[in-house]
Amino acid sequence: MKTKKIFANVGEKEVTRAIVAEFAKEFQKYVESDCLIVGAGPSGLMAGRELAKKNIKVFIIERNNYLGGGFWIGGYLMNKLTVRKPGQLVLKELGIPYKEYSKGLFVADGPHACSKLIASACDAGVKFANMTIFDDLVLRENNRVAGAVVNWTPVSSLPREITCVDPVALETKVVVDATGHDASVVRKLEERGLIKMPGFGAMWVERSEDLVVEHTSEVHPGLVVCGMSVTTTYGLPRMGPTFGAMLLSGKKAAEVVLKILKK
Ligand code: 48F
Repeated sequence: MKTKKIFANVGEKEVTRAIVAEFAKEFQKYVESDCLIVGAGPSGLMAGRELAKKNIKVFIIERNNYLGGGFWIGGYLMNKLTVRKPGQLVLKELGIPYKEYSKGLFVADGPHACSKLIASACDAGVKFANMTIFDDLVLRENNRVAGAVVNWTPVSSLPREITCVDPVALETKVVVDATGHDASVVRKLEERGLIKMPGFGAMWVERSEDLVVEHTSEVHPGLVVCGMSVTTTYGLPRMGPTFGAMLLSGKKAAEVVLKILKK
């Protein structure tokens, strides 16, 4: 069948080479970073964006194929998300359309908000390894956090006979736990008896948002917590489908990381 040629004369092997070569180049570069963020939800994306804007070498690992965590859907499978004042200022900064629903409460479309935040992190220079699950920490002298052990997410769903796939490790100066309610990174310290986590408390939005931002901090040498992992780590109330604290906690986490890097 004769067809008019629209596309360049490039075959399969070249396509495969392009993917392998570019992946390897990027992964090699980010095996060592200034900051490794675990979790690409709103708080992790926001922290990554702020750091990359300051020319910090940031790598985000995310166990899912998609980035964005709980930011795509506001709550109860409905595509509207809310922020309370002053969270709308961050929406404005990111170019996300929103409207004031009632005094101090703003509503935006989840897909629009999430895609803008992801694009903004990418534009700032953040690099990602999706389908990559955090498995463990790398600890150095005095149990200072110095990296993360990671694996392909699908390894855990392989049949038992072939699951013996060893993970690899990434070195970094600071790790950020942005894994949401699970606080998967801090949990590894707890498993080793280095920290005690109370778990998150009952929902109380008027208190939780302020507390999350206030407690966004270096919880252990070389490990910063942000977003909902802060509530699990410090036993703070959860907040449900409102996201201002996630965005502001991400911003604060970036400030904390910058201070650690300057030391
Ligand atoms: O859950 P998530 O959106 O965390 P967040 O940034 O925001 C919380 C809100 O979405 C919402 C809320 C408050 O508004 O209650 O829940 O704190 O995103 C966490 C991301 O981390 C990934 C997970 O797939 C999600 O995309 N994640 C969790 N554990 C791991 C992980 C892990 N072990 N390895 C890699 N990624």
